[in-house]
Amino acid sequence: MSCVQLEGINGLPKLQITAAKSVVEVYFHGATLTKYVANGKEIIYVSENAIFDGVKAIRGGVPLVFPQFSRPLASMPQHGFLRTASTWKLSSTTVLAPDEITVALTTSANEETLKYWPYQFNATFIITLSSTHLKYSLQIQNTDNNAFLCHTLLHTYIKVPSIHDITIKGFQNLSYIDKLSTSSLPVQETHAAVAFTSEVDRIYIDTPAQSIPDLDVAVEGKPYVRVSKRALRVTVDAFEDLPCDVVLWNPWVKKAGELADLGADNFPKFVCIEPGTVINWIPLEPQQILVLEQVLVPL
Ligand code: TA6
Repeated sequence: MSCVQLEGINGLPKLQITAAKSVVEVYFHGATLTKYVANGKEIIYVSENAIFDGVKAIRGGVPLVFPQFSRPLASMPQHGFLRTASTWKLSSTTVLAPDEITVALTTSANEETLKYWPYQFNATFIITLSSTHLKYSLQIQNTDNNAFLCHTLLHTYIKVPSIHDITIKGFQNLSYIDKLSTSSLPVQETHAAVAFTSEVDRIYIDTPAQSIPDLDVAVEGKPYVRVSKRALRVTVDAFEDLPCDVVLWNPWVKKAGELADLGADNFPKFVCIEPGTVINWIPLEPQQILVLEQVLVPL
């Protein structure tokens, strides 16, 4: 069990975390988790054409999205500023059990973020690796004197042998917004297992009445990885579950070709399964914490 700092691509610093036969890597740039290998199985995808220049968001891994998803506020970059922040620092490493380790990175509001968004906050990205699974959670604390509204999302790129061969169970009967449609009305998912035959860009909506269950990804019908998620708002003496939506994205050949750091040939190699609080802006009062978590269990 260990957590060591190494030189990554182009000399960018990264942490390598190991527990039993599992390995995780996370770049300080954006606190972007770029590798999860469990018993020799690579679960996280990073584009062969990703740009590691310490400026651009890394194409792949688990980019952290906050305080906006997409670009509702044109004054701020798409998906906010955490995924490109150069201010992330290691804040703790804790061995929890013989095969379980937790590592935390933090950053907070600074000159750069205040250019886009006038609030004080602390952000912590906590990674817990064990021999059976990987859990990571983005925690945003409002350290301002005023309440703010925000989105959060974990933009996870799951590596798959081929997008043509995978199915995902768990979405049936849920409503989703199809970002590729001109209509913004929710559509109902009818498929027991979602398959991919063209570009997909959807937000599955989590509600107390219809909560999104664990999602099971299969390759040629065989279990591959289970993806679960949770969002919470924590106050001084209580917490409440928040709706946790799930974005499902694959750009397919044309859009992948338009992204220079991805490339047309690479679209079959991943599917993005992204838990987030994105359908509604979440209000956070001073001192409250929003916790957004995802668990990957290789099957
Ligand atoms: O999460 C899906 C999405 O919002 C898509 O609409 C797509 O544009 C993608 O994120 C990638 O965004 P990026 O800013 O990383 O190019």
